[in-house]
Amino acid sequence: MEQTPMENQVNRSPYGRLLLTGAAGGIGKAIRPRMAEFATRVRLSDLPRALPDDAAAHEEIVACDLADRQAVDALVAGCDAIIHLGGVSVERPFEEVLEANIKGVFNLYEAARRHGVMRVIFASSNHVTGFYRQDEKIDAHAPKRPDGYYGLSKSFGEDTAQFYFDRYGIETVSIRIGSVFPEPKDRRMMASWLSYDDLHDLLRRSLFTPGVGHTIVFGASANALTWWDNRHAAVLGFEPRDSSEQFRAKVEAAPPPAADDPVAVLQGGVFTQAGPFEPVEGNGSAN
Ligand code: NAI
Ligand code: 15L
Repeated sequence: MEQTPMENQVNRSPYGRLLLTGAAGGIGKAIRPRMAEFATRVRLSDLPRALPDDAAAHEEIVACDLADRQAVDALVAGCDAIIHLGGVSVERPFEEVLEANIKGVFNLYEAARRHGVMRVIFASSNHVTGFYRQDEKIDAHAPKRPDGYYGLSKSFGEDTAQFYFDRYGIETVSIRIGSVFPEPKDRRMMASWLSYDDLHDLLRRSLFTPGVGHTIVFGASANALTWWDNRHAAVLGFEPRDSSEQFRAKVEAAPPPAADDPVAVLQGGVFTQAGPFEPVEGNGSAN
């Protein structure tokens, strides 16, 4: 098949060893079988309780709590690139987000610096900009408007990626993922849905496109309605092919939310209303 000029810029030679954190999560499980295309060896990691024990010949399975700096250092040693999916993936009390996402992303970049890993794909989130309205269209230069502690942690992750590029030259693509599920679950996800095939294409471009510096890209399929403009991620040449339209009838069979419900008004949907989480007396944490 003939390649477009942008395709030609993608260096297709696979990495030696690719680290996939969060490998036991929803996205991790779905993309695991596709990782062999990206690297000769794939190191899968997650919390011990979540990890699979069925490594294929090209896989290694390493349990690691991202909040443990020494463990993350050992996890990253010997890797050539990282897809960082691991962490708390919904709105939770700050203490939980702090450990897994904020300390976790710091530990990961420190280890990348120490071990010379020069390419990271960071699973950021649309919740970095969740307080924009659904009738607004934004690009990656729009000021961040995180919609909770989770969104704040992803915002910190993006800033960490920028710092490690400016200071140490480690390149990152921060993918502000919309909603990656087999199909959109509600009307909001008609705009935010990203198919597994489009995610796979975006990961390939993020891993192999030269000169990305720190690029922020919104991860959504070619849905009829979009809130996001990827003009500042043109270097990736990402052109999604799937669309949520095929699921419209099914999604719209459910009754619509009230017109003033945040799920119908704000890009972040229910995340904009989660919390607050009250402190538990005596131990300084929250529930
Ligand atoms: P998930 O919650 O299914 O998977 C996250 C994985 O991280 C879990 O297997 C969990 O055990 C692991 N994890 C949590 N704390 C950890 C720690 N302290 N140390 C090591 N591992 C830890 O989430 P999902 O849906 O697979 O998402 C993957 C990534 O993509 C997450 O970072 C999430 O924030 C991000 N994302 C996902 C979206 C989606 O639509 N699924 C949308 C936007 C962002
Ligand atoms: C996210 O960041 C979450 O990880 C995921 O569970 C979804 O809720 C998604 O955003 C979304 O906004 O639909």
